[in-house]
Amino acid sequence: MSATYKRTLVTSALPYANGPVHIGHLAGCYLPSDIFVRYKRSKGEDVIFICGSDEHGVPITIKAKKEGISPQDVVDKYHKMMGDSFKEFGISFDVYSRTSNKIHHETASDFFKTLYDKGVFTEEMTEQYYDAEAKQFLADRYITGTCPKCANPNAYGDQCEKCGSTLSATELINPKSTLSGSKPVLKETKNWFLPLDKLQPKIQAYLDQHKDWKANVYGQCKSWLDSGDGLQPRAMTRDLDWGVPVPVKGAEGKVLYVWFDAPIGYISATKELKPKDWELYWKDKETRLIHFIGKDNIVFHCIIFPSMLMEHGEFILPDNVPANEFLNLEGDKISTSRNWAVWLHEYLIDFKDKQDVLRYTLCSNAPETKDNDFTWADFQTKNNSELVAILGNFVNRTLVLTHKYYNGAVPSAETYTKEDLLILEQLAAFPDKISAAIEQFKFREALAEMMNLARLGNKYLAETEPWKLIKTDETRVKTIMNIALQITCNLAIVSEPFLPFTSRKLFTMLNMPTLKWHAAKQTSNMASGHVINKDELLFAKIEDPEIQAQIDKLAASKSANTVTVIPPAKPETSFDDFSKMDIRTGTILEAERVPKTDKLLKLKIDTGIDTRTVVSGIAEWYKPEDIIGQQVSMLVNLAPRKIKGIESQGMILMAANSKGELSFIASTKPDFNNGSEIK
Ligand code: B3M
Ligand code: ZN
Repeated sequence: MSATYKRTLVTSALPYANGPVHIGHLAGCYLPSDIFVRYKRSKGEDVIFICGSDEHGVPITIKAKKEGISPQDVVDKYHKMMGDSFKEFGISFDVYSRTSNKIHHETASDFFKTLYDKGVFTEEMTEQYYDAEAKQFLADRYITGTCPKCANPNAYGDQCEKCGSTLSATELINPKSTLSGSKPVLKETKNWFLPLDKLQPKIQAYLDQHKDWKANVYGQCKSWLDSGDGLQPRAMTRDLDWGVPVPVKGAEGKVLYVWFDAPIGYISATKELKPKDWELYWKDKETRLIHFIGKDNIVFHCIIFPSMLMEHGEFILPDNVPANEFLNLEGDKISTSRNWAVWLHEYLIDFKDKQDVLRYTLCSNAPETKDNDFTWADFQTKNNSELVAILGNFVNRTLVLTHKYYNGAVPSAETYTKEDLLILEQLAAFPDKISAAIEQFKFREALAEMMNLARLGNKYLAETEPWKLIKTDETRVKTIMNIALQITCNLAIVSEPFLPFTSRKLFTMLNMPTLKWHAAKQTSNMASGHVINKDELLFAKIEDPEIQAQIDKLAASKSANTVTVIPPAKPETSFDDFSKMDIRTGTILEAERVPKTDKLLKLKIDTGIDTRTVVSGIAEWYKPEDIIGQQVSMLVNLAPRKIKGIESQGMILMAANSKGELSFIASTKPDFNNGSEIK
């Protein structure tokens, strides 16, 4: 940070409009950016705060498919919901835009066109999976198959969620399109690539100027640059029908890669906010650009977007990207699909008007340098032992006594003792200490300093005991209470970035206008004779049953999602007993439902030895038409028995999970011949 900046442009990652906002989002980037911006505003600096919904990309189309509505319906629903949540929690964006806006489509399209005309992109033909039935190319997330690393049958084309491996779609065994269920085929397609390999030296030089970035951010960038072959070209266009159309000939039916258009969303949102002088914020060297994001977005903001900006040529580059790590919840990764989250809109139903309690807990425990854990027990402690017992207690005592002794009129300070002078000196030093931490993006430390001011106030009252002294030395009590009121006022100022709702209440109770940051270096903001308003409680204790209810709620989503009860091991058996079983691979030739039953299918199976009829209780899990050709494992020497009047000549072996779901067990090599022994 250099003193030559005239203005600051702060962005916070554009969240995908595919779900509501949870505490992980807030802790990751919205809360730190909001604290930073509120602080800058309080200092009177020129700062704007940009955000909006990211409405393109596969996450949106997947959600639409899941909910059975159109992508536009999805983004309309969640854009509104997310915007409301941010507002309710005091996240003070100057603009909350959205990437489906016309202005964004134009801006992103023009940006692409400029790079295209400058010859920045390389055109490449690649083979992509294509669903011939659905007549469309498949994004990685639309392909499932067996993970080559751990044999999980439900791995995605980009990742296996079971073993955590990053995959490419072509690595999947038995790939399947989630659109039609059919087997995708490889088909050639043309796309436009950003040649990051060629740009690597420029990016390297740029990053070399930013060794001051947070260690987790700089470290991740370095590992991208230093890894194996270094940076690789990346496609900036996709064969998808949801997004910003690629504005060049021969690109019909293609859209811009969501990570190309989304960061340009920061520019479009600035245009929306400042139609006349948006360029000042994006093109003037005296603007400082800062991106607040979560760690999964680092490469896009520190490498790809800066490359785009450099190649375009007219824009400034990010000066800092203070990314946070992840917040976990009660020891487990936050997950939307497993409903393992604390949703902001639900929080407010249970904890009405307690936005600042959550802001406080999340900031004091922010994942600034490593992943961190949110627990409800900690939330309760932070509220009861810190907000109530320290900040609330100090303010309450001060205001109650002021009303009691002086009918709410600020008493004048008469003579300061040595102790008083020390307190006043310490009081005046707080804003700079807090500033220093905020300027370094150390928000936990800054918040802790803010609370230290309340601690100082408590200590002062505890040591001077005005409630005792009032009987013997009224003059002395005046000075003490004057100082306590100055501390309270300065707390209202320096708490504002962190606890804006509390700060507003404080100013109201003090009957003061909102004072700016520099005023907190003064120790005489409350003039004697000024009459304060009635006091009200700042924070209320949170009782055990309220916390238990939250823990129970989480426990319910856990049991709904992860009932992994492993059956106990059976007693030992002999090899002889085992080898009496004749288990073979076979293939299902025909399948039909057994009439008047819900669970049974009648199968015809090629066992390699012969063709058999088997009745199997798998109808809940498999449709007859889906399993023709499926390879299975089968016990072929089980004595035949009649089921619903059909003779079943063997048994198909199935894996049963703890939810009672069944899955075929087949060879991972698809062409293993029928009749192979399983031993
Ligand atoms: N929407 C990813 C995310 O929500 C993405 C951020 C875009 S920032 C330009 O994590
Ligand atoms: Zn795997």
